Amino acid sequence: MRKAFALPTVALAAAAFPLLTAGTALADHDGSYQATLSAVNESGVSGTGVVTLAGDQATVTVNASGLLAGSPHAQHFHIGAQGTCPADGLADDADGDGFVSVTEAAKYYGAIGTSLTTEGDTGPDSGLAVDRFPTAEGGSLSYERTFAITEDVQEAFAKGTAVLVVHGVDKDGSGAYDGDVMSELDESLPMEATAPAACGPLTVSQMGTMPAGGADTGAGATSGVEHQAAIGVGALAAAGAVAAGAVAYRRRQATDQA
Ligand SMILES: [Cu+2]
Repeated sequence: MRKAFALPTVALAAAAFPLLTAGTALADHDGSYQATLSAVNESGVSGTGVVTLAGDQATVTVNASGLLAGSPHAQHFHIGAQGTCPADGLADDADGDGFVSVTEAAKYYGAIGTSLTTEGDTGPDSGLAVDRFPTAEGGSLSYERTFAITEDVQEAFAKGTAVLVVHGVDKDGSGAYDGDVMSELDESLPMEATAPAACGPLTVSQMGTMPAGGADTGAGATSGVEHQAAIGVGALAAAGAVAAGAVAYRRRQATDQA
């Protein structure tokens, strides 16, 4: 059976011994990630996010409370910066307009990588598609969706630079997005509609952690621990192996659109 591992094609080996070779079929970002949402802009918002990745497929849940009720809240994976969040308060309000804007927060969490819409496109271009973001009925938001994420976002998860951000904060307590300060992202929208309300770095959750060495020992290792791990993640790995061919095509498409 060891010889099977020496076959040049991982897919061939995976087909013959799906459980034993599961470790090699896992992409390096596969697993579960969690974010604890902390308030930005003194929003008082709190919540959690959970993301399960298998290849390019992401199952995303977001639960948050303390949001402006009855209004849509843009929510994204931000990528490409430090993988951190601005502190609550106005320490990062560089231009003194009373808000930590998306632009002022970008040095921490980066640009939009994925728009967590309720339907349709999930790319950065949908970042302000307010009619396709969840509405916080009663001030609470509950979101779940499974969709494909692009390669740059997959890499951000692997590097620990993916951040969950929920936007929209009723800074003046009027009960609506309004006020004199307009968004730096879209002059037709109040700053209240686009400023970050809550933010949390997405980190590998304990449930999804591979045993030490499990991800890169590759061909030789069939120790008890790794074997057990391979069985535990067998379903995810199988999905990844089946999807591998299609992923390459979708990645090319995504790159073309970027
Ligand atoms: Cu955002």
